[in-house]
Amino acid sequence: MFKKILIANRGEIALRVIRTCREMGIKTVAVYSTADKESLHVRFADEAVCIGPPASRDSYLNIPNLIAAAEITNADAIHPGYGFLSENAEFSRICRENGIKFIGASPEMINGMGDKASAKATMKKAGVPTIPGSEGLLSSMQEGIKVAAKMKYPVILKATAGGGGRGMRIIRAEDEFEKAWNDARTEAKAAFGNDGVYLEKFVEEPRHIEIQIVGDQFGTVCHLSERDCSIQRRHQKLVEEAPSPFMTPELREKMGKAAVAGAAAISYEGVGTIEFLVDKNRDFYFMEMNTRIQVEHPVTEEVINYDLIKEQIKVAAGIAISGKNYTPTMHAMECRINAEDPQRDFRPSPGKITVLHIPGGHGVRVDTHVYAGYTIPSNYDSMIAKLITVAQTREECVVKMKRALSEFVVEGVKTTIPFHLKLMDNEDFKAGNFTTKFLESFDFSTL
Ligand code: MV4
Repeated sequence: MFKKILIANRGEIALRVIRTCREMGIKTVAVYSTADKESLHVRFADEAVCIGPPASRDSYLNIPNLIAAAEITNADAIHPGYGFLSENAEFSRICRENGIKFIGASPEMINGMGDKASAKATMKKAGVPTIPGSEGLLSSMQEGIKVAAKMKYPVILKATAGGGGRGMRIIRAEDEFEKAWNDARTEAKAAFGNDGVYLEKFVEEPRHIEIQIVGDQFGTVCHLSERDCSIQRRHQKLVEEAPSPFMTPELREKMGKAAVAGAAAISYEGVGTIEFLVDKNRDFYFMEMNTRIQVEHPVTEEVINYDLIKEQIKVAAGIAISGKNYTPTMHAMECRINAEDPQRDFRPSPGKITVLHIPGGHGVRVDTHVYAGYTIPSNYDSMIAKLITVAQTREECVVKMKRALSEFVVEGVKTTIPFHLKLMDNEDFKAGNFTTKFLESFDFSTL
């Protein structure tokens, strides 16, 4: 087992990893930018190293400084958390070259899954259902128009280097093709330095359901059931839950099998997520694979009583997994509490938290790095807490969430709490009746 893990991240996920390390008897090294000097991850770790100024590119994304911090503290592994360098193939490779275990995917795996067109081809070959579309990248606009005419509109153009919806355009008729083609490629080139695009049939009003998987170094892969992440706004998830209210035992069996087959085909090692679009007929299609621990991992942990960070560290250290698939016995939901003003287009609201009360009680978990008097820096993402509730049924889970949200007091900055409170009263939401379009028609003006 590792003796010392450096956490190349900040905020709640850095604390989350430190907590499991402490339980496992593993020493921890925090790294921090000068903006995070007063952060809890710095205080809770066994050691802390300053890695640079506030800007992410100079600190949490600064590979030489991170490697130097690992060298001077004698860390034998690096946990990258999510975001930052968690899916950076170069960082994974440099860790390997320096004899430091990267607790995440190999550079080959990151590159293979990071290119969406090649990830899709790999999954298709493994027997995972994929959305009908072009065979890989389009070589010209004329080819795209031909493919679209054959599969009929609406279609969607996607950047192969894409993510977060960037470089993506829905096309409803042939006369929109040229503009969409130019816009998608320009956006993709600017964002990723890669203007490769491919085409798919557009799935109307899908649900976003993802399967958590884990694979070990011996080729065993199992799934830990699903999370429903359909409640998103502009590709930012706001609420996630497990199980999906749309799930059936038959669908879970099929999606779990497909996810395991896909991950096994690439000999996936570590924890990962296979994202699917699920249409109204419960047909499901591979969308993307994430090769990191995700923000929303706690809902899975709560419904199957399983420490995903512990498992991630164990498989990285070469310990075999049981190989058993999991079916949830509980219901869990996560509300992302962001320092943003939901009535002003979710505009970031950094600043000092003057008053803070964190909810608690039965079935309530709060993963956070903030405290009363803490100043939220403007340099990083605005998530300040994840409020997770767990209960025997979805109805009880929502009731508990309302209760916990109503106890949550954050003064000094605007937060997404009022939005979540209104959502928990929404009849369609309460009925589990929603798709990825749900928040497009949500009224954020009265919260
Ligand atoms: C789609 C789609 C409909 N049809 N692909 C959004 C981000 C990227 N990962 C893929 N996305 C989508 N791909 C086809 N063929 C709809 C979306 C989509 C979406 C997916 C999941 C969650 C929220 C979404 C919001 C808008 C569009």
